[in-house]
Amino acid sequence: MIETKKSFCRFCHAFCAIEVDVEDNKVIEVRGDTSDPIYGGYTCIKGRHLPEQHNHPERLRSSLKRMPDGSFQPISSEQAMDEIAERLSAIIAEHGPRAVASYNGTYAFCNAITLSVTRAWHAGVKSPSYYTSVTIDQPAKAIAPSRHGSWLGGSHGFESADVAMLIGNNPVVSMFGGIPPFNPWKRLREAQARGLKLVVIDPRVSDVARRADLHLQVRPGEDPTLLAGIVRVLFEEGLVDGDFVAGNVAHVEELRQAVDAFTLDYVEERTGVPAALVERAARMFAEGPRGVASSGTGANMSPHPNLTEHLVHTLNTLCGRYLREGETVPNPGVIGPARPFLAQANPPNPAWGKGEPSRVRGLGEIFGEMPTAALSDEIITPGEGRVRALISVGGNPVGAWPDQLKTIEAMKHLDLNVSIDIKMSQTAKLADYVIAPKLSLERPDLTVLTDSWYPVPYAHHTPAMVEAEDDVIEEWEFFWGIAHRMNTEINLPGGPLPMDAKPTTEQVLDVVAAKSRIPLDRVRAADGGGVFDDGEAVRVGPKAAGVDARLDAAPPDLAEELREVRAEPLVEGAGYLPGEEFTHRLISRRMREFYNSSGRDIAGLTARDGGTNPAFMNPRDGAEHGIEDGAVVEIESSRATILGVAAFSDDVPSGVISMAHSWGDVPALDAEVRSIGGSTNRLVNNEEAYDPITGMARQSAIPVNVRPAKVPVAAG
Ligand SMILES: Nc1nc2c(c(=O)[nH]1)N[C@H]1C(S)=C(S)[C@@H](COP(=O)(O)OP(=O)(O)OC[C@H]3O[C@@H](n4cnc5c(=O)[nH]c(N)nc54)[C@H](O)[C@@H]3O)O[C@H]1N2
Ligand SMILES: Nc1nc2c(c(=O)[nH]1)N[C@H]1C(S)=C(S)[C@@H](COP(=O)(O)OP(=O)(O)OC[C@H]3O[C@@H](n4cnc5c(=O)[nH]c(N)nc54)[C@H](O)[C@@H]3O)O[C@H]1N2
Ligand code: SF4
Ligand SMILES: [Mo]
Repeated sequence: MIETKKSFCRFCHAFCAIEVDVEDNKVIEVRGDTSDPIYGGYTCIKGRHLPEQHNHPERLRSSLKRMPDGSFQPISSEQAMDEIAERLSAIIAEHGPRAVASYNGTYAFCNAITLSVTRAWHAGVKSPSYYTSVTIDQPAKAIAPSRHGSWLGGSHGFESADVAMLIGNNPVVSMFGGIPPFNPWKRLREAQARGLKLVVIDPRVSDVARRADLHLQVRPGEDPTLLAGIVRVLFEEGLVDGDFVAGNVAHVEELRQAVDAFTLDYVEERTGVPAALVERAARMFAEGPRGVASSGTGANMSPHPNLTEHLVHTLNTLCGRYLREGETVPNPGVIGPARPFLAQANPPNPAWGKGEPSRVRGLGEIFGEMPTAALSDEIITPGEGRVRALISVGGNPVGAWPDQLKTIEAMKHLDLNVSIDIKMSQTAKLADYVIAPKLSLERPDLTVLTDSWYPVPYAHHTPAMVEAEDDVIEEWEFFWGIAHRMNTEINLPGGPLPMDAKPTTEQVLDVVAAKSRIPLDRVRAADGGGVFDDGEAVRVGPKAAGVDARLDAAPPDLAEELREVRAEPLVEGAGYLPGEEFTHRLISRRMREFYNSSGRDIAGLTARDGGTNPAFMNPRDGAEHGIEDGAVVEIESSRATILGVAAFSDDVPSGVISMAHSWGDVPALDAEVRSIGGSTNRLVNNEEAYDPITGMARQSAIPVNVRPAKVPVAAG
């Protein structure tokens, strides 16, 4: 008999509400839940393939241990935790807790519990070596508000905006940033129907750029110059919200002076965007009256990410894009704690320069995490405090970290390498233990990650859809299990977990949501997702008496960085590394069918591109470099050379290659590029042009050369 139950998809972080058909404890079909008030039945091709993912023949159904001959043998999860806890204890006893690191990747975020339990486990063993994918994603998103300050009343949201500016993101595919990721196509269509103006800044004609009122095709990596130019127009033409700025913002004159040298002529020459379009973008954004500027990975992975992100904040600030006293807060949160919304600035409080120093490149802890871009070096560099044990949780270092060759070397340097993964990923293949986890539809969950992203106070709790039959465990159960064996604590912000007897997942969710604005049991009681607005609007309160907290338009180090950018030499063509000749810049992108490295093994998702990450390029570049559409090419950076499969596209301008990350595998498998793709991360040099605060490497706008492959590679 087929039973239909409501749940939410966790193939990506958009958490679409779904209906799941279950037969004999097996997931057989997934559809969008048309009754859901936020998603309205939306799903994408990945979500509809959840049954294939769950029932995949190569999915790990038991944990594995590497044997002395290099083969993997099944091991029970209890036995694996016994052995791992013993080895971790020995490493800590001999080398101190810093030697034990964890790296939480994408799937630690698609889970309400994993991140907070991992972090608390680190506190329990007193190891500062807590790493996540945030520091190789958009760490500037945490640095910028800590330096610029934020607004306690909240920002204008997309739903009420008259203008939206998207800078290096493509939310209709990525479900991330700019447009709320809950059926973003429909939201964009409806917003444009009510008059929203859309400005997109992207070197290529992305999916969202095709719908833009104004598309600025910036040269890759030149967002700081373009945004400084737009800010300069705001000042020049008197488009700044003078009242708001006078009452709430510091260092405005310093910002005006710092952008003064970014004249329209200079901006046009450097960014490739015609001066008239720069002016139009500034005017369109300023006109509003409501609006929101936001950025994505494209801009954040290119040089000067903290500067770029700060300029995005200043655009919003100069135009006063914040909720004022008396306005209704559209979403005061459901699972997050209740907090006051006030018409005042939350002043800067730098999120760096505290805590544990990194041993390399003068980096340090940022917002309580260590920088992942430096983790390979932490593992390889000899000396006291060297990282010797790594637990990767739903992440894939060999696919995703900057400088793949160095990452592979680091994996081999580890005394203990543990990967919690659903399959033998590029990283799992190099691990000592691979822990087999439950998949999303086998465990209860809660929309913690997206709580503040919804345009209304929406939340969704799901029970498990099916009962896992094999020896698979949840990520938090692994950390609880080793903490239990090592006699350490797991103290979550909502309270400690009992350490004598293992709690249930629902009991852990109760602790995770202990301070929620709406009691978790109310969310649990709804069948599917629900809106919890209580009928009473939450409004922005007045500025507290005597407070003169201000947002900071241009702290001295930011003004200095703007001067540095202005002083950079303009190099002919696309190459911007002095002394080196490069014809192209390789930029990052997302593909609809895959989520970083996930989905590559699901036949229904590889149908379009044959299981590779095409190197999209302009046909004219092909002709110029003797490359044919569909041919295998060599792409060379200052660090390494990889293979890719050329795919001609008029959407990509000349001088640019657009290619997704986390593909390919170790160099020995390069010749299989047509079925496994190429590793753009091998092209990244994490010691060159890195961000001095976060260590963020140049993962987009990478200077490269491209040519036909010398070694013939069999046709696909
Ligand atoms: N050059 C370049 N580099 C980049 C980027 C870029 O744009 N360009 N993007 C960066 C960004 S934004 C990010 S977030 C990182 C991504 O970095 P990672 O998160 O390290 O990479 P993923 O490929 O997403 O790895 C996810 C792993 O989780 C496994 N998995 C899937 N489902 C589950 C599950 O339910 N449970 C568990 N335990 N595991 C599961 C998958 O098999 C896969 O091995 O890469 C970064 N690197
Ligand atoms: N389908 C799918 N969805 C995903 C993912 C996936 O792999 N597949 N990954 C998830 C992850 S981990 C994240 S962090 C989010 C990211 O979400 P987004 O930030 O929206 O990522 P992208 O879709 O890659 O969009 C980045 C855009 O920036 C452009 N770009 C590249 N370089 C530059 C530049 O120098 N300047 C400017 N202005 N633009 C540039 C690219 O052409 C691209 O269109 O997506 C998430 N969602
Ligand atoms: S956008 Fe697709 S993958 Fe992401 S949650 Fe929705 S259905 Fe799942
Ligand atoms: Mo990401």
